[in-house]
Amino acid sequence: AFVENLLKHPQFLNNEYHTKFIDQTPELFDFRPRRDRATRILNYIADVTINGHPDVAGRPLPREGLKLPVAPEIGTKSPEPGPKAILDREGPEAVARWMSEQTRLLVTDTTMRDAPQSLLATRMRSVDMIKIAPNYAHDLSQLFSVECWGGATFDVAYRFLQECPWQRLRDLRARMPNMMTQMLLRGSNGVGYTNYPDNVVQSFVKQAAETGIDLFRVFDPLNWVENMRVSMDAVLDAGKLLEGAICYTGDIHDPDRAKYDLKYYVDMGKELKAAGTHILGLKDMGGLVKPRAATALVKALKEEVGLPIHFHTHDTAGIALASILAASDAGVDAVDCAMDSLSGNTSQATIGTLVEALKHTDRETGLDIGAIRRISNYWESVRDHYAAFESGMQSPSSEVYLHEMPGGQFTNLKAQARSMGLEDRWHEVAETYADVNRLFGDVIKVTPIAKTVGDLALMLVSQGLSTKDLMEKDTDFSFPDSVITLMEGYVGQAHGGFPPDVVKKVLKDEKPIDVRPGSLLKPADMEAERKALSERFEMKIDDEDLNGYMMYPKVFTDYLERHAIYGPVRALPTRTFFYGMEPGEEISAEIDAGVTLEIRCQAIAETNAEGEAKVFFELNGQPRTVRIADRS
Ligand code: BTN
Ligand code: 3PY
Ligand code: ZN
Repeated sequence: AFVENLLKHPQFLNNEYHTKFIDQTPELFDFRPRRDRATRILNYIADVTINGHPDVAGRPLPREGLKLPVAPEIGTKSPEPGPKAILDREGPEAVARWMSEQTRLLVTDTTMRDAPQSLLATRMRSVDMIKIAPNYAHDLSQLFSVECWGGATFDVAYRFLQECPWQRLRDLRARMPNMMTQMLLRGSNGVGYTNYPDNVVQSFVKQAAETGIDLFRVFDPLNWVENMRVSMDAVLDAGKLLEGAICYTGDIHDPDRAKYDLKYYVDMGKELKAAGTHILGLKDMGGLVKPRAATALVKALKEEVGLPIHFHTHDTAGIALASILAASDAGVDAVDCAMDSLSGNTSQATIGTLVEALKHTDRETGLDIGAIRRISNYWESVRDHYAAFESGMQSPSSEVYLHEMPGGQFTNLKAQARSMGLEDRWHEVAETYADVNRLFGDVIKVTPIAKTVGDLALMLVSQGLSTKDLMEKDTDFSFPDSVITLMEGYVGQAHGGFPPDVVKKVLKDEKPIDVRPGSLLKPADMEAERKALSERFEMKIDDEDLNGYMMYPKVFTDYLERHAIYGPVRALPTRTFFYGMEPGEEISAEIDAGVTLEIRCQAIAETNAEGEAKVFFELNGQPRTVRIADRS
């Protein structure tokens, strides 16, 4: 079988295993049938137990004696039909009308997407979400929607969590059939970092709608509506709810930032309305909207655009609830919050506090504060398991007005800085990030441009250069690829263009494009890709897999290769996934509906002279021994 072939292969025995090895070694796939899933999972547990998980190496450990998170009892009230029922029966326009008729403030919960992306480097695993989903369906059915997919979660699922993002969505959908699910879509960048051919974006949206997304929040990093049409039209074609979003940056009341004034946002709102959006998203990924700006924006957008408005902000500076309350007073229709224990700082505002603040007002949310407390307690216990991914941010910080980093990038950029040995120079990174923004002519910091700004900032700090040095020195600076792509126009056209001297410095004599990048890309032959993949892996490649592959070819095939070795490790409890097991410990893992493995770790034998460790398990009561090369 595959694993045996792999384990016996001389390269593997020499610890030279890396994913490319499988690519170059087709004889490994000469087997049938596959080794059973339980064996593969035991191998994984043994490997992590002996060798550790690279993602948590050198990071803080979770508290001693942590218990498995247990979902609270479900309340006795039966769930009320809400906007999901309206969407399914009457379509998206009816939901938009319904929104405008509500006096209460509608609330979206972001605890399964933006909150962990912003606080825990997106590392939250599906099991931790799936277990609590029924509690949402029963006890928080008054939520407007549950943001649970998209953004960075898609590739992180394959890349770092060794699980299928589509399966996560299917599992959540099944457990919350009465809730509107919501995703963040990066327009022509799909859930990736680069423009894709139009047919790839269309196919992705169609699949996301089929697998279970109801509401698509769509944005473009340059607020260029032209580059949002393909994805927006695809959402309309799927009959789902479309939220075209305006990304907010700067400060509408700052005369020095006049590039992004109130008129700029209102004009974009009108363009999005003309493009067919049902809801207008006001996306403040940096948490830069101040209360006074919230009032002005909501008033102007409601009056001049006339669509329901959904306000998304981050609490990085500690001001999110003040802005939300100002928006609420100005008549905003819906807002985003996160469960208390995953709220605050770079995440969303605190849901329980909003609910309490609006009690006995005409904008009372209708959400059950008791249910919120119970569900938040569950998330608190989940969060404890992800100590390795905490950013170390101890308090809100007004520094965000300097760097304007999006909450979803913060923990990720910090991790990138750490890996380059720059963590102690974080505030310098923040200053340089602001300088790079000015260098680029004041851009909107959101994926993928936020990453581009971060790439250059890290490079400058590590080389001891300033943006001034960069422009003035004659040296041939080698720019990060992302900067070249941006200046070439392959992300899209920037409002006001990029500064010509910077474009010249980066591109030399090359000329940037001035059309929509997708218009230059040939449609992908997806059926040919499916066939090639299916032959290479000797397995059926379904539509979900194919769409994952089109977004992230290498990330997806690496995932498949590891899946062949490790099996459905998504079923393991989070502690086991990152830290393995201790002698005497017992866990269960539901690998399929109704198929549960009871795994007990009996003992670990000392590594022998050949460098081989042995882990003794009991699997559903039967003894099993796994030998594993000790690389620790
Ligand atoms: C197993 O679970 O051991 C075998 C099933 C293989 C599942 C493949 S892996 C990639 C793709 N995504 C899924 O959710 N299922 C398939
Ligand atoms: C993403 O694109 O992932 C974001 O969260 C942008 O705010
Ligand atoms: Zn966000």
